[in-house]
Amino acid sequence: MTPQRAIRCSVLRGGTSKGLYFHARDLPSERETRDAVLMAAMGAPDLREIDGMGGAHPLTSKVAVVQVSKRDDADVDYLFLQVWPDRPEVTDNQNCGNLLAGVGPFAIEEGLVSASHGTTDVRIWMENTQSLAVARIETPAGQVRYDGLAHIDGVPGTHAPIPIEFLDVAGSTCGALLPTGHVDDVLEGVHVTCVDNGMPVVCLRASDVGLSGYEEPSEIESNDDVKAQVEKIRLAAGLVMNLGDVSNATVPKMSLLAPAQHGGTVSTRTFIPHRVHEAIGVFGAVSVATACLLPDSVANEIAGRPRADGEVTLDIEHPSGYFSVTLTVRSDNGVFHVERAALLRTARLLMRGDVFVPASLWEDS
Ligand code: NQM
Repeated sequence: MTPQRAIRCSVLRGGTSKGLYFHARDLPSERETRDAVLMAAMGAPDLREIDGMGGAHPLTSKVAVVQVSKRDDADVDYLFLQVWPDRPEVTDNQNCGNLLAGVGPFAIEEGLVSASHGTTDVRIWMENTQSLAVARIETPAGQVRYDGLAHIDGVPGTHAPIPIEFLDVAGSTCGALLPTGHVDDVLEGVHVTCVDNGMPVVCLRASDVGLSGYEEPSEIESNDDVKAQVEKIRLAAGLVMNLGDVSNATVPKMSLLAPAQHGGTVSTRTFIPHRVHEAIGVFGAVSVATACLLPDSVANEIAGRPRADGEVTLDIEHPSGYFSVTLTVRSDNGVFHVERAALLRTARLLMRGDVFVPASLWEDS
């Protein structure tokens, strides 16, 4: 008989993603063993993730590892890990603002943060990008409240609002808000804007790759020519965005832009980086919104050059609705700074218990 090992775990929907949330102390400290355990927990690699908890899509094959922070300015540390459904790999090379939405509720439910009566601000150190977020969780009577009236596109129904703020995420992966030093570069013959305001993103006109930009994600995913052209631009972008060879990396994301169709700022179809998002990632939306404000960028032109000073709210349209991002921006002698980004997510605890993996993967030393 092959015994199984039980590992304490919660499942939460965070924003428009879903994942397994663990205490750091409940996972192996050695990286290779940890990754093997997480792949087994998810049932990866396997396109259906049939032998595990994964949802057979990158957006539902995600992990949050949480622990009490040693930092004075944070309550908890959050490490995001992407478990690939299609290859034996677990990567920490990007952050995830959607799973981030579940970190506050998880931390309170698990006793890592004590709740106030009313609302509780959870200060979260995001290990992947070495930056800070503050999430406000509704905690009437000192308990996490999940029901409420907030709706986010991409999730049915309404839930308790979780406003999240970021103070300084510019350049957190690539070293600069504009990693190439320009607002407009030509890569593989296509004008692009490479930006990193929490997520490395390459913005380009959908029409430059032969699309309207309003196609369904499945239609774009079945267009091999477009996928090949976008991937070529992405590989070239990696080299000039200080990311190196990105053939096996989840970044940069590729956001194909078109004029807004529903009164928003701009319309997006975003490769993350090989599947096309049914919505858009949190930091993906923050980065696209930022690009829309950068004078003379590809995004700025398509968005109709929105006002770029003080507090500005931009509605980023995506395949299942729109994502509102509020940016506080300041321009010093022509140099553009984003001082703060704010947005709304919701989250819900779905399950708490033990996930089982073959014990042979993790022998205690
Ligand atoms: O950009 C998808 C998601 C994400 C990541 C992705 C995310 C973000 O929708 O912050 O949330 O782009 O990989 O969860």
